[in-house]
Amino acid sequence: MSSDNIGITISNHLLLNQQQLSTGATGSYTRLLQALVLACKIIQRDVAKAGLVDVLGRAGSINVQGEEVQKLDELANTTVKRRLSTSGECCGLASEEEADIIEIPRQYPKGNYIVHFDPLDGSSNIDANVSIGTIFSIYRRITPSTNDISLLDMLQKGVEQVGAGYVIYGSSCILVFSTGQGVNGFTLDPSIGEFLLSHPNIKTPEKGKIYSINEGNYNYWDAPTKKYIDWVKTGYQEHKTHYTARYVGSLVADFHRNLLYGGIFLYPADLKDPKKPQGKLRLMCEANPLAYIVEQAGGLATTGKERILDIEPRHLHQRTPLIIGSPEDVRIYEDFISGKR
Ligand code: AHM
Ligand code: MG
Repeated sequence: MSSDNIGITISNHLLLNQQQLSTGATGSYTRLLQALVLACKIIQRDVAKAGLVDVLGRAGSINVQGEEVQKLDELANTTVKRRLSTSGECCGLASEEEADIIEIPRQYPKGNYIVHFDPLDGSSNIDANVSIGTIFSIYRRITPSTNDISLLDMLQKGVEQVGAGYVIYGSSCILVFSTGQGVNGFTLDPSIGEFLLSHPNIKTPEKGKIYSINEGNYNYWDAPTKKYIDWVKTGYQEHKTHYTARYVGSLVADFHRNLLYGGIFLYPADLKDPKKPQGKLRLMCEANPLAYIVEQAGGLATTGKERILDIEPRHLHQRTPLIIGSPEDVRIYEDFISGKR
């Protein structure tokens, strides 16, 4: 997508892409993305007036991850579910907020797409007006459409994604996504209610100065991760980089900043919670979509030992270590893990 197209609407961008990519395109994929875009606009509206209407605070229930559900989480979850279910393009959904596969209600037509989503990432930040977001990951079904949707369809490797993206509800509302031909960012113009192309063809810097990690977990990390972070902070003689720490605590915000500026985000495995030995982040609705985007932008995403997109998923809410960002930074971390450094 050339920079000449700056300012075009997301609908136009999708139509142009559809024409360029696939002769005989049916428009299904475009309709699916349009349903996601609408869901995110609705969530943005709800987030923007959160302090004025009664949607802040906890909803009083515990989600499948054992965390408290916030009211906005519920609203966002319902919104994405409803828009995708009625789009006519999906056959199965999975949300961070729900334990099982979400089937499409019988009254709606079904399509061939599967979407995993985190409806409101960074939800512990909601009440403090800190940036939060929605993350989504798209696959095509692999079993015959006459069958019920199964875990075979839902649990495909990240490398099989046919699209992924996120929206940040921040100082402005930005949607970043990739359909496998690079990464583009669109900013919502609230006066006309449209996402307009603002960041065409995003490429992440080869190397950055930012490191993003929750250092409160230091004592729970493995020895190579401790050694790496010590090196980042005290190894100037060797790396000649004045690293700077930045950590919002909303994955979408930390990821987006590092994507644009360069750097590394780490949520490694830790021993803090024996129930989460693989760290906190979820493979299907957080790590895979961001790994897809970062690779499309020239970056890397790994567990330290394995490429994120190659992980064989075993269950919907599987967690994984996630080390993601500028390729040179991620490779150096891998060298610490393998003992080369
Ligand atoms: P959430 O999806 O329930 O909001 O949890 C995921 C969030 C990420 O956005 C963020 O990177 C991480 O949790 C922060 O965790 P911690 O507070 O342990 O640093
Ligand atoms: Mg999340």
